[in-house]
This record gives sequence, C-alpha cells and structure tokens, in this order.
Amino acid sequence: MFTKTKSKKNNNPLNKWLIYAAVIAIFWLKMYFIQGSIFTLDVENANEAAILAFNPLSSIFLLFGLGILLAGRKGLLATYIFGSVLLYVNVLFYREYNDFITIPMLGQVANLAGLGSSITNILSLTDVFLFVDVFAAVFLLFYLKPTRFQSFMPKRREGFVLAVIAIPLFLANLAWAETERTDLLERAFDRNMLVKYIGVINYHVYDIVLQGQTEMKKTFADSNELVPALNYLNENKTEPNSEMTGVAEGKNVIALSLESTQTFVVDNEVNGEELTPYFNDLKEEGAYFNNFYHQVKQGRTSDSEFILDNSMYGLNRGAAFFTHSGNEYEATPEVLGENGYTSTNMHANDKSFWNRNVMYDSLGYDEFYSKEDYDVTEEKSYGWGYLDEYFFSDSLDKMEELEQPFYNKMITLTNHHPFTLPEDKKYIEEGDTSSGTLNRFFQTIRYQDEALKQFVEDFKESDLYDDTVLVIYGDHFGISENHQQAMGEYLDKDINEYEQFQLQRVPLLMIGEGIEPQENDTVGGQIDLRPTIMNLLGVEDDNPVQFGQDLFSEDRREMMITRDGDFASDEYVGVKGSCFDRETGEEVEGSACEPGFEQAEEELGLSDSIVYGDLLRYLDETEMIEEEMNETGQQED
Ligand code: GP9
Ligand code: MN
Repeated sequence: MFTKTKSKKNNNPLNKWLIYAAVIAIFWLKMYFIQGSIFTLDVENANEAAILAFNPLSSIFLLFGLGILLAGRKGLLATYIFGSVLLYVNVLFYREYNDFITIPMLGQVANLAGLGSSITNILSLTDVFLFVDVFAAVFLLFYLKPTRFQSFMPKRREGFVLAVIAIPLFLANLAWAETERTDLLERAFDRNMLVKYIGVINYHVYDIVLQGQTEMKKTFADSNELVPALNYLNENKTEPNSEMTGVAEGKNVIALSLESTQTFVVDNEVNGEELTPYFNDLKEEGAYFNNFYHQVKQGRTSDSEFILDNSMYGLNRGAAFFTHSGNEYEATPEVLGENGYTSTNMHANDKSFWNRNVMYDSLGYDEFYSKEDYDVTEEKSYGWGYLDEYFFSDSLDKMEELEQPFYNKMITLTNHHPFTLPEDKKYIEEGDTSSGTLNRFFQTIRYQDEALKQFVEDFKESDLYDDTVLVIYGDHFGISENHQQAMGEYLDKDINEYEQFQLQRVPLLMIGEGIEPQENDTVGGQIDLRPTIMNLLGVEDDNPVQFGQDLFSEDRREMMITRDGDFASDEYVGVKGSCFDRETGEEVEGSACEPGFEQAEEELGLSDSIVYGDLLRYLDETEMIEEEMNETGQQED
C-alpha cells in the first residue's frame, strides 16, 4: 500500500518539477545576491546587470544536473552543499584579495597559516544567512521528512537533461556577454570581469580548462617558441644611460622591499602628522622615482621578487614562485654570482611561505636567512611575526658578516594587512576614514618608517655604507579597491578608475655613490629594476630575455604594463578599456590607448609563453642558432 502511494507521488511530474524549480530558484537567488552585493564587479549598465543576473543559471543546471546524474537525490543535495561552500569560500577569498581563486593558488595552502590574523577580519556573523537554505534542506530531508520530499526521487536521466540544458544556456550567456566585450574568454586578464560576465562557478570551470592548457604548453614546448620573444625584445631594446654605467662597480646592493607601501603615503599626513617623516627626508639623498608602479598579481610579494630578479612578468593566475619554481632561470643572483657576488635573501617569515626556499634555489641565491635564523620571540613579534625594527637590526648584523660584494634582498613584514600593532608601537593616532583597515594602515606605515630610520641610520654608521647601493621600493598596494570610498575621503577626491590606477604607484629610492639626488618622474615599474641595477654595477647581463629598461636611460620607452593588461605611458593611462590623459586624469578618446593596450597584450603574452613553456631552458641553444645565422649572413654579405 505504502509503496503504491509512493510510486504514485513519484509519478506526479508537476510536483517533481516544482521542487526542481524551487531548488534552482533558491540557489540562483543566493548566487545572484553574492555576485551582486558581496563582490564588487563594476556593473556599468543595465545590460551588464541583466547578464550578471542571468549568468548563474547555466552553472546551476550543470552542477545539479551532474549531481543527479551521478547519485540521484543524494547527488543533488551533495552538489547543493558543494556549490554553497564554493560560493562562500569565494566570498572569504574576495574579501581578503578582491580577486577569485585560481587552481594554482590551491597549491599554496602553506601560505594559509600566515593568514591567521586576517581570517577573523573577513568572517562576518551574518554569513550564517548564506547557509540558511542548506540548513533548511538538511532539516527537511532528515528531520521533518515530509512525504512530498520522501517521494522526490530524481532520475539520473533527468540529471542528464539538466546538464545538457546547461550548454545552450551557457552559449546564450556567452553570446550576450560578448555584446559587452568581444573575445571574452580569449582576452581574460581580469577575473572580476570574467565573473561579471559568466558567473563565479562557470569561471571555475574556465579556470580548470585553462590549467589543462597550461600543463600542455610546457609538455609540448620547443626551442622555436623562444624566437618571437627574442625578436620582440630585440626590436624594443633601448640603450641604458651610459653615464651611469658602472658608477657603482663592485658595490654591494641592498634591495629593500617595503611591505604594502604605496606612493600616496610619501609627503602625506594624517591628523597633521607625517606618515613617513624619515623617508620624506631620505629621498632627498638619492634618486627618487615618483611614477614607479608595482606590477604584481596573485603572487603579491613573491611576484614583486620574481619581477625584480627576472625582469619578466609574473603570472596572471597563481604565483610563479609556486607554479614554476622548477623552471630554468637566468636571474640576477646567478648573473651577479658569475661576477663575484654573494647573493642572499633576508626575510623573517617561514622559509616555505610563497615557496621561497625552493624558488630562491632556482633563482640562484646562495643563502636565505628566514625566520629560523632570527631571534624571533613572542615579545618581539606581533601580527604576522617579527617586528621590523628587530628584523632590521638582526639583518644588519648578518650583513656585516657577509662576503662582499653582495646582493642582498630584504623584505619587511609589519606593514601587512590587517595592519595591527602593539599599543606602544603606535606612534600616531588612527585615521578617521570609514575604513578601519586604512585607519590602521596609517599607523603601521608610520611604524615601518621609524624602523627604517633606525636601520638606515645604523647602516650609515657601518662600514658597509660607502660600499653599498641601497634600493628601497614598495612591493605592492596595501589598500585594495575595497577601500576606495575611504581613500576618497582621505585624499579628498573621487577615486575613479584612473585614480585607482595611479594608487598602484609605489615608492622607489636609490641611494649610493654616483647616483645624483633627483626626483625622477619617468614612468616605470618593477620590471625595470634589474636592468637599472645591472647598469649601475656595470655588469654585463647577457640574458636577452628581459622586458624592463634602465630607469635612468634618456631614450627609454616610458611604458609600464600591469598584469591586467592595463598600462601607463608618458602620455596616457589605459585602464580596463578606458583611456585617460596620464597627467590630468581627463578621460580621452579610447583610440589613443589602442596601441598601448595592444603592446601590453603582446608583451604579457610573450612573457607568459616563456614562463609557461619553461623556455629559458632553450636560451643557449637558441642563441647559438641565432649567432650562427648572423655569421652566415655576414659571410654571405
Ligand atoms: C610574507 C610576506 C607577505 O612572507 O612577504 O606576503 P604578501 O601577502 O604581501 O604577499
Ligand atoms: Mn607584500
């Protein structure tokens, strides 16, 4: 009797499809809410808003369809929970990074430990509401067990049908999205844009496909693939400033990376107090670059290191430090090593963070002084770890023992999100903008400046000073787009795309014998550091695969390309398809930026082909062939 009723209800298609519709609609609403209200995806018009509302649908059909196909009702429940957790993980990640997770980033779990102090900042009590539907479903299915649900038995072929419907839905989504941006999937530098157009779950599917392609690239790469990059670099080559060549010959180099330090803090104040009083004076003693940009992406500090040491771009997905630590490189430490230099890294964090211990070997460093080499105690630590002042003093002691000449990279840590400090290290009051993050950032910046002062003053007293070039630069932004409004309050202007782009400038200061004090406004980026340093040292750097140019060169190409395919040239700033006059910030005719965007795309593509294909392993071979060709050419002449 019971079985009979059950099968009868089971056969009630209306009831069943109503439940399907309800499940899909609830998940759709949730995803719509997250994409529209938690992510900040820059929806610019009604068409985009409609695409954003529509785009969850195909992924929901695919996800639930596959769940049902594989395991019927249980499969549906499992994929519902999986989908909800996936959305929530994206919410957390987005709050921290303003970006979406990529597969290579999943390999970076080692870094999550370091997130400890930030995680409480990104959780919100109201997040529980994002799981109300899941709790309700579990409660209904396992406790209330209404007969209507007991008899809801999805058939596998129905799952198949749902999954197949996902295909036209996705194609419709894509065609619609392409009305806003053509070749969306081919020109996908910006994950925020991708998610805006195809939705966060489809984005993950896309990312998986991309990962497969990436793996293939390396497997099937061959030496010919290096040729386009070599040709391009040859055509775009400019000569370094010959007057600066070798002014610092045989000197030590300290590359000092300041955590999360942006140019807007220089010569600026809060509540009448200077944020970087020491740096403001120090910059008068060397060459200070005020149009210098960071170029990092998901690999953050590690990307800045990658760019510094290779003069190649970091990757758009993941951190090359993790994903391509097995590649062959011909980086600064190796080239300097051939010229008698010792190369070291000093950073008082876990040595495996950003996979540094592995990558530093690949880059050719002789020694890495990490957390275990410092006197890290609880009293001397806070937040992310060892406070900068102690890091600096221990590092100076170590440096005095190094064999000279040396190339030593130092990386500070205290001025890191969430920007917290012990009470007695807060030298100024918090800011009073609407962002706690920005308000605290002012204090940690001020602290870092004090630590810098102690370091540089001690360094000036040491024997090292006369024999060393000090290169101080910011690694990347500290205040993300999420705090645009507060930045606007602080800077007293509306932070539009242009201003947001300009906020990506980081300070660069070079001090040393032969470097004339100057405020230099050339447009450049971290990619230019290596050729600039090499020219000062007068070292013959014969690795032709470098995208940067000497910052002191008179005929350098003034061009800085970001990992998003945006750029700043001497005249324009091109951001997300819009074009601005670089100096005035006025929006100009889009066509003015077309050549810049094209060049950015080409250059990033070439740099990527090298990293993804591990093409530097063919460098010697390719150069030999080129030399032979040149020789034959000359003989024929
Ligand atoms: C960690 C430090 C900070 O060791 O370099 O890393 P970040 O989060 O800025 O990339
Ligand atoms: Mn950093």
